[in-house]
Amino acid sequence: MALIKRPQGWEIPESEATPESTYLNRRQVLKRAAGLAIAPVLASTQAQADHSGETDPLVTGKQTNPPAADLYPVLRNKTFKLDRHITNERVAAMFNNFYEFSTTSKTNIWKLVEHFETHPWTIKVEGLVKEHKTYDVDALVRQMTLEERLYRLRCVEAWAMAVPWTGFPMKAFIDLVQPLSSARFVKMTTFMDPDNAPGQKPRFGIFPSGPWPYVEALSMEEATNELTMLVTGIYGHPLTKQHGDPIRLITPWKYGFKSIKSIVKIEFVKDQPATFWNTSIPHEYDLVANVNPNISHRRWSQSSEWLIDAEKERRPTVIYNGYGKWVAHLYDT
Ligand SMILES: Nc1nc2c(c(=O)[nH]1)N[C@H]1C(S)=C(S)[C@@H](COP(=O)(O)O)O[C@H]1N2
Ligand SMILES: [Mo]
Repeated sequence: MALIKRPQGWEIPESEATPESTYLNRRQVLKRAAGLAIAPVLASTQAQADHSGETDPLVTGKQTNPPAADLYPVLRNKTFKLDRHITNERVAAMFNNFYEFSTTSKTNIWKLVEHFETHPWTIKVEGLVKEHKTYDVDALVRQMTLEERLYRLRCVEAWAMAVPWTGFPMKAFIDLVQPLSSARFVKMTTFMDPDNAPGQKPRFGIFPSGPWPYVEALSMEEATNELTMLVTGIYGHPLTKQHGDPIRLITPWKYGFKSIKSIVKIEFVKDQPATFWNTSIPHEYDLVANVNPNISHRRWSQSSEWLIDAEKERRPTVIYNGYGKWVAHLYDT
């Protein structure tokens, strides 16, 4: 027994995240998306009619009762411009990181989420805050002013996309719940449900004793920055499950792993929280995780990135993912 080498948790994501296997995943997704990409302007209603629930990622990912669905689409905030095309919606819907559902594949998350129930959904607000309270997401979405923003998203694995998100600034939520002045960090937590999210099962998980549930954190300055959004929609409709339905974070100047999906708890705390990736592999994933071409990942360069729906469009990585105007002052020493 003692002689059998048990694979360490991080060996699986390593093999998946190397440039070689990322390339394989990219080939797979492009192959699958090829048929759809031929007619990029196909109206989404027609596309849905052309696909059964099993083969259409927008159908498998659709929530049964999306909160405030009648509000979508909402007005776009034109402040935020892209330097590239908007990613093909189905390619984005078929290429996801969502370790709760699979720790080995990005290209089948859209199938694995099909029977996951995301309604009703509540968010607990706790810690250093005026009142500990549970918010129902349906009511919350109606209470906040929704806007659409086009943002780039850059994963630490060097792939990138550009997506129209709908949601509200996290600052608006923070103003609503009123943290105490002693709060220095916002800690966010994803659901824990190993029966329905097989990636969380110790047997299958990459983290045998795992730090589940997924946790992320921002400083109060980062959380109240104009760019930071709580997102409830994508591509002009309610969020789909593979993208973190019914509510997720988006911090476009940071690597994608900071943008925690399917949030169930938001806590205001004094000390720096332990987070999922920073706890699992601290020498590779730091807490701040700002996009930076000059700081290589331990296993690959971060100097360029590839677009998930246009593999030839490899681009140089831009510091803060191009959002320095909004956030550089937070980090200048
Ligand atoms: N709860 C949770 N949130 C998560 C992840 C995850 O595995 N679990 N993956 C992160 C990573 S690594 C990335 S790149 C983005 C991907 O978002 P997308 O699938 O909507 O493109 O979600 C982030 N949020
Ligand atoms: Mo990522």
